[in-house]
Amino acid sequence: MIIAKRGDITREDVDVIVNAANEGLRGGGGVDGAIHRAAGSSVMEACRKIGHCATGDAVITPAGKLKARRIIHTVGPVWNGGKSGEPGLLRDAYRTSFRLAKREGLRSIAFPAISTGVYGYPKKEAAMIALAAGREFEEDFDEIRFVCFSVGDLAIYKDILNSNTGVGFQP
Ligand code: AR6
Repeated sequence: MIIAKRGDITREDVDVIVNAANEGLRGGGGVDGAIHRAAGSSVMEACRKIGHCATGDAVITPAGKLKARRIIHTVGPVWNGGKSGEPGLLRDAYRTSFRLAKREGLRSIAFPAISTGVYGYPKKEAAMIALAAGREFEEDFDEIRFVCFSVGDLAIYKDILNSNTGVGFQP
């Protein structure tokens, strides 16, 4: 089942939440900052030990004080006009996160809108990639949740989910 909802991802009661991290796994602003604040210092310590995550790749840590059991940290691309492979890299960030969760036996997963904050990816194009990846892995999970921080962001996801077209990935 795929659902889109408004909310704060740090509060989601799923097996694993996904963080929109940076390659240095150093923490930062946005959803990354919120997750580390809520999870506590043990998660930052785990990230420090891992040390690096390439754009499009994903790593996994415990979830500290969160309700979720684990955190997958993935790195989406910085938007640079769209001609630098951004769509493929964003798709990779979702796909590698799904594959890692599946390998770890995690059955429910929540994603923020990766790359659409500080990294500047256009929201609708990003949501289409997120939902297309969700469709690819739908059978592997009990629930895939896309957690939008604003009502406007949620409307974008709902529009795509409610139309029969639009979830195809356009490279
Ligand atoms: N729950 C759900 N979504 C949230 C939350 C939250 N608590 N807080 C923000 N968002 P961003 P990026 C949404 O900037 O663009 C960090 O500094 C936000 O509204 O967090 O991938 C990292 O360390 C937006 O829609 O991530 C990296 O350096 C979405 O999350 C860099 O930012 C993603 O915005 C990553 O940039």
